[in-house]
Amino acid sequence: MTAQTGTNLRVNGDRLWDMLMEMAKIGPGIAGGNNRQTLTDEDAEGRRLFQRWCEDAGLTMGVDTMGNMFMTRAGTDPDALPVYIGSHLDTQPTGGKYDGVLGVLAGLEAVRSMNDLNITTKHPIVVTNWTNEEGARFAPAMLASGVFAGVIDQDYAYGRKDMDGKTFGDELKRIGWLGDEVVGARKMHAYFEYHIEQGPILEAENKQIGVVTHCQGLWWLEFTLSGREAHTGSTPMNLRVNAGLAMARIMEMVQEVAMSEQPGAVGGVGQVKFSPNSRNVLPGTVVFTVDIRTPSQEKLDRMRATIEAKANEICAALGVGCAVEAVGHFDPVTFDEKLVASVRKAAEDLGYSHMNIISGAGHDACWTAKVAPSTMIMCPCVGGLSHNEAEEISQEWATAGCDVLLRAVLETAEI
Ligand code: HGY
Ligand code: MN
Ligand code: MN
Ligand code: MN
Repeated sequence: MTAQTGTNLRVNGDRLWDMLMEMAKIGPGIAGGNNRQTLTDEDAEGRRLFQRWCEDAGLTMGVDTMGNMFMTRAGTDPDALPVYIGSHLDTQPTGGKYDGVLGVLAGLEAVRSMNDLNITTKHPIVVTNWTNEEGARFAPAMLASGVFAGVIDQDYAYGRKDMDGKTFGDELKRIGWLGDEVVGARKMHAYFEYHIEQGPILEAENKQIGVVTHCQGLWWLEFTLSGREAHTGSTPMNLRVNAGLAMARIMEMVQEVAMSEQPGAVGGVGQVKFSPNSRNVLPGTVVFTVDIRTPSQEKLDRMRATIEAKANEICAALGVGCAVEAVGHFDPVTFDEKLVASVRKAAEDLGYSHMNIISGAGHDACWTAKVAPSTMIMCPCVGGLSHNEAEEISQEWATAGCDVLLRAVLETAEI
């Protein structure tokens, strides 16, 4: 670190917390969290607030054809590739105030602190808001960063539909955030993502900082089961073609497969759609997505194969049709060693307790890691709870991770 920095190199935690609380007012949930789903009017309002704050801090905006927002602070060497700091402003329907939002606003806070400390960097700094990280409204998760990284086709992404049949492409145009930059044209010197852990480890181990070395891999398997619509009252049990029963047995089987792959494997179902979804009609169609994850490549692929084979057996035994489509996938990710070391060094220089951790949740960094050196920083969250309106962190935790972010980014952006 040069004279420009030293021990006063910390962020303004109060300003970061105020931004978080201000952003949380947009798309409020019904229980203290947020419902600011991607490409809704609430998402558009949050984007405008972020844009205003960034422009007030002297950043210039670029938006690409997936609606990804790139807010640039110039470096002293215009030819140097930028250091990116990113995450997402969209939330789950019953999301918390910090998932994703912390990483975007902490990136802005790091830049505002550079301004306050009159720090210049060789590499430009770009604070990024990725579109549709959650995958709640349009599957898969991390959709726009996946297109940016060249692993998801943009036309496929534009055609993705929400539960009401609206497409990603139409909704992006409707809210006025279809940008003109060619997605993926930007090149990165490095990418940092700061995120709440969304799990119980850091709090249980009483650590302030998670030095994220890896992220577990994921499959989202969308099953479409075909039964026969029939009266729930007058149809004898032996004459039923019961897609709902098949789904229940598949869910139980997924639990058993995940438990058979311990330690370190998870599996479950978060979304089910019965058609016609009427109390006294046996479902003709049942659509649901199985979410399986593990840091082990071998286990990940074995779990997928086992679940698909057993699901076909369950459906055959009930005479139910079974189709499955992988609607989300990434292999286990190893983050960039040099950047991971810069995060650990920053935590040590600041005297913050820290530990290595593997991310349980998926993040945009999983895709940027395909195209640039990438890593993550984590802070604890209360009870490890996330994707729940009661998601909570402390201002101290939020600030400590942002201090680490500032120092690791400056180390990489070359003061
Ligand atoms: O699904 C995930 O891991 C992330 O929250 N989108
Ligand atoms: Mn997130
Ligand atoms: Mn999330
Ligand atoms: Mn794979």
